[in-house]
Amino acid sequence: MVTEDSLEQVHQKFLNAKSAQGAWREVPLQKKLQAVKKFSDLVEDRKEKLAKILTEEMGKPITQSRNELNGLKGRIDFFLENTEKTLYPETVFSEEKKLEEVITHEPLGVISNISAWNYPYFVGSNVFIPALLTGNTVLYKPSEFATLTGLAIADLLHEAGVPKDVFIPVVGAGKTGQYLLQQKLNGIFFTGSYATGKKISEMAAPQLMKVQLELGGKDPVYVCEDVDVASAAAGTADGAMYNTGQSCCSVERIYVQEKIYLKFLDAFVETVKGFSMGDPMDEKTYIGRLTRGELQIEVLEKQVQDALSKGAKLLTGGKRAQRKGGAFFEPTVFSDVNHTMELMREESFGPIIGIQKVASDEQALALMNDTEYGLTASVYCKDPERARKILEKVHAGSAYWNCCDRVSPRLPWSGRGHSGIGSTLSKLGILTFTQPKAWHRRYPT
Ligand code: TXE
Repeated sequence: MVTEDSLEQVHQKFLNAKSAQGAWREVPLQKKLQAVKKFSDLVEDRKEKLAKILTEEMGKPITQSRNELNGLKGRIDFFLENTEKTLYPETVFSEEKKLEEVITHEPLGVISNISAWNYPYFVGSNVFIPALLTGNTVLYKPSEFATLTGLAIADLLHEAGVPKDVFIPVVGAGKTGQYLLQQKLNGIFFTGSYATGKKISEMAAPQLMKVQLELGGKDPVYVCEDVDVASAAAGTADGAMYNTGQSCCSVERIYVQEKIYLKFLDAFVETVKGFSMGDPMDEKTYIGRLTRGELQIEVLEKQVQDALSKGAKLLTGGKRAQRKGGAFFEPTVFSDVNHTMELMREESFGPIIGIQKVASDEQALALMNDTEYGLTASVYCKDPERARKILEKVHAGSAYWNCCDRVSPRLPWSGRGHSGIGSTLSKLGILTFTQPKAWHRRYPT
């Protein structure tokens, strides 16, 4: 039984994190790196147990929980290999024995990470690993849909040698998140919905703290007429339905050149019909239960009704599925959709997709950009120049050619518009937890 933190408890945790920060900053980077490496090793050792906790808690199919835990090592290795060189002082001007100008990087101080449930290991570690390595103390609030996973992460970090007051878990839902924002934090790093991200920005504004938001998306894919249809359909169907469609960069809408539209629909539906749905603990399951349960069923049913009422054609699925142990939704594919439909405009975050026919690259680009969001966008075609011309005009933080639903620790993860502010991952995702200091060093004459 886990109890939510009260305002007083959150405040005490903040005071503890604040008084621990000075000493943590002074801990040599090599020791911090050792602790993070140990954490990574502990995750590896306990992988099976951690995968089960994650699957039981949020309904992610067990093979996908294992994938997430396997992928964590690559993320952490990036930070282990790149933090020291990224933080290295940079001399930008030097006149021998006269003047030197140098940039160094200092920690922000006490930061809070309000995290999401869909990839707790990935979206969490994107923040707390570089935050800790750069000398910040962290108040970490896992999502209320992934509390046990969050507490397991905290235990492992502590076991690995990160002091308890340096990484402090905070337990609760939205109200607890608001308690965190009432503290004198130096930064808030949030992953979640646009609606909550906006509220967090508003609450944080008077304190002038650093605000970084990694929000959702309505990520488009454009499939050109020269692709191998079966492989493009298989790749994009996986991009749309993996993690039961609950990824920040899930494919949420697809535009297909008219010449291959019908062929693509057939191949896509055939792939989707092959996805097995059911008990997330079953190794064969590809589509699990919806983590937010009835809340998400409501969103999906509304999008289905709206699409049907506006003339979309339902090719498969379209309703809740009767399965034991939670809320399930049949993998759903619509054709004949357009941008008057919520399905093509609002984040679905479930196993549902609309596929629209287009006549030209220009039309595809206009539709791809017809959104408030801007996380990722993808073009499937043979010619890299054609893809580049489209992708450089797309309002999105990540551009994919012949791939989708992909994150690399070496590249910045950032959104445009309602998809967020700031970057995690890459060098930028290390520096974001620091503030620069400008050194003007004049030698005595
Ligand atoms: O998100 P919330 P939820 C999207 C997706 C999903 C929808 C709702 O569309 O269906 O958001 O999911 C904390 N002050 N994404 O309810 O509400 C909350 O406790 C401070 C996309 O999970 O944004 C949790 O820890 N904190 C996204 C975190 O915010 C508050 C991943 C996220 O909750 C708060 C998740 C408040 N007022 C959902 N209210 C992605 N980028 O992948 C809530 N919280």
